[in-house]
Amino acid sequence: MGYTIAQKIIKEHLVCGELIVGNDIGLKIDQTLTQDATGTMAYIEYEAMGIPRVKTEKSVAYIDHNTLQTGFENADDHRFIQSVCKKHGIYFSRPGNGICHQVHLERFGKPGKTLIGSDSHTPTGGGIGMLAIGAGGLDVAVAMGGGAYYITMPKMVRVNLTGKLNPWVSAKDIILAVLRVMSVKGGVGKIVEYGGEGVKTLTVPERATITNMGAELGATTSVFPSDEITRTFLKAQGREEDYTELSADADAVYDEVIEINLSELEPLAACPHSPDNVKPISELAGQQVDQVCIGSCTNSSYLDLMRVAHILKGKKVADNVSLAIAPGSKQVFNMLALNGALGDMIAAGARILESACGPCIGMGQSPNSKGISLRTFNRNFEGRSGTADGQIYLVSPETAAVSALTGVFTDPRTLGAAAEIELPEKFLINDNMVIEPAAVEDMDKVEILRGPNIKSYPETSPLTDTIEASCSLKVGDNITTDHIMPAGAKILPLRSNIPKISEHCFTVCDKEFPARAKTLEKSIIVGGENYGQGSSREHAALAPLFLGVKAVLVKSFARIHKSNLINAGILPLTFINADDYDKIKLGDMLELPAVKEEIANGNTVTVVNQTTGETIKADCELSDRTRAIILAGGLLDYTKENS
Ligand code: MIC
Ligand code: SF4
Repeated sequence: MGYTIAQKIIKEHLVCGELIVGNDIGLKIDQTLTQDATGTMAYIEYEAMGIPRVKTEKSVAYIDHNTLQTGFENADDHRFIQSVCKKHGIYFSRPGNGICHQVHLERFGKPGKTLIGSDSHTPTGGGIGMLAIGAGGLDVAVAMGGGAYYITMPKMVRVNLTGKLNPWVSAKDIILAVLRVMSVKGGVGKIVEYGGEGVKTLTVPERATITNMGAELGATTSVFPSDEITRTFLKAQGREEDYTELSADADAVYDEVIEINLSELEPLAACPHSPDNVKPISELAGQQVDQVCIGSCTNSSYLDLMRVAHILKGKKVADNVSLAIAPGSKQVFNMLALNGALGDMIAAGARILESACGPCIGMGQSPNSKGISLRTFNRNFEGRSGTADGQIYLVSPETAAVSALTGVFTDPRTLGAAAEIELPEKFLINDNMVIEPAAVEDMDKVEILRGPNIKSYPETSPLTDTIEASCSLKVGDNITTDHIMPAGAKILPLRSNIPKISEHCFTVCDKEFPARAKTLEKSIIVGGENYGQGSSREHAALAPLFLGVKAVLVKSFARIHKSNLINAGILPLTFINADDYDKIKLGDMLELPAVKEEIANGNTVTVVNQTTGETIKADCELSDRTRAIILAGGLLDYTKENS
């Protein structure tokens, strides 16, 4: 039996476990990336492990999220990260150099390598044939220290691409079509691999748009083959030597196959408030638009923005639309500036933003009240834009640019012939905003610069024999990490200050939650399906930890969030009988009378609702390793105990 692309990379990097679906497997990690919003905490954790120099082939720290400096906090965090990088052997990509996933694809990603990143869109690297996985900051810290990264061996899904995209239909429409089929939880426990004749029609940046937004499927990661198109991209980036060929064996076996005929696709949009709420643009055509934002790690490549510039050239943005454009990297920005495309955008009336996440994470450009905003981004969760009643639609750069000109949802196919825009033979290469680490002999001279906003990791303790705690919050299905730990310009600067950021925990759902949880001292959260979908932010576990949350009892979990809870020593419990969800109400006193013994010996935990007198059973699906982590009180304590 042959292997899939992902299985080949896993086999090459396996340090423990077997390639059997559901097995806990440990992977050797070649590269890591962090961004600043999760990075400060990841480096505090790395420091706590006491390993002087990173042990990976390449670790890069990017500053791209918290770039709005409205107080000392973000700038202090940037300086902290820069100094840690210098000392411990990490490359530092300065603010302004671009969005981590875009820059990593351009300058560092290598086919066949493993990459983990403290950001859920790390699978962007799958566009260049890497096994690239989003993880919690602590997992990334452990990998930097040379430790393995553990996942549950996923199922394999093949998306078979046939045909060729019609003019004005783009890579974004492909991934929206996949989301329409699989939904935001359809990828949980799976790796999505792309194959078929259609793959040869897609450039690396287009493939990366697709693997990037594979995160919205809940998938462990997504991956494309590495072929002549990959080689051409790497050559244009001046690093052809990084190329290796990689494809699935002809007799590789997949658990699921999805067919997408590219020739049949049309421009699509994900409507509020979920990336899988997909409709054809033709159905929305004519509705008024207030704002258009072009950029983010999904759609800010040279190719995307050249297409946008071409549409805008010689035209004017509609009076009712505010158009913002953020090029994904300094490389893209600089090339647009030199070839005149930037001038076309400015002339048309675009507001040009720095190369960073910006509006995607609510760092500016929040739309007007009830504003309709068309964005080329990957997430449209309620409130994420910074405007609680903002209506965010996720679209391709082509649809976004055309609609910015007309002022209404417009199918770009109405524009007539599309321009053929190709990748350049040579990208502009200038890595002067990537600072190299100090030489080993000089590392002791580097001083770590710690601003007053930087507080330590919250206190943890080993699992107790019993837990008695009341239900401090009851929520429904598809709770995102943006609900649990909102982002945005006001809250993001507190990422390195867990006590302060906890005051915002779950306030989108219930303003009283932080104060209530603190008063209770110990509590349990109850939720529905796909709890914790979205980002990799471990703050969605660390803030509850700080507020005394001992367990989260839900119908099902999203992958990264579940492992962040385990890493923080919070019990991830699922209802064995989903109807038991109705047997717990806010304020009920819950008792887990034999939790430690039950966890030590198996996966079933007894939960007694003292308020109603009912007893239910919950599942705590753990491997031997994660069981030991939970018993120790979290990954940091476990790592210290075992090193
Ligand atoms: C996001 O897109 O939600 C983020 C902001 O990039 C997060 C990381 C974070 O919360 O810092 C992610 O995707 O993991
Ligand atoms: Fe940044 Fe948005 Fe990409 Fe997250 S999804 S890394 S916030 S651009």
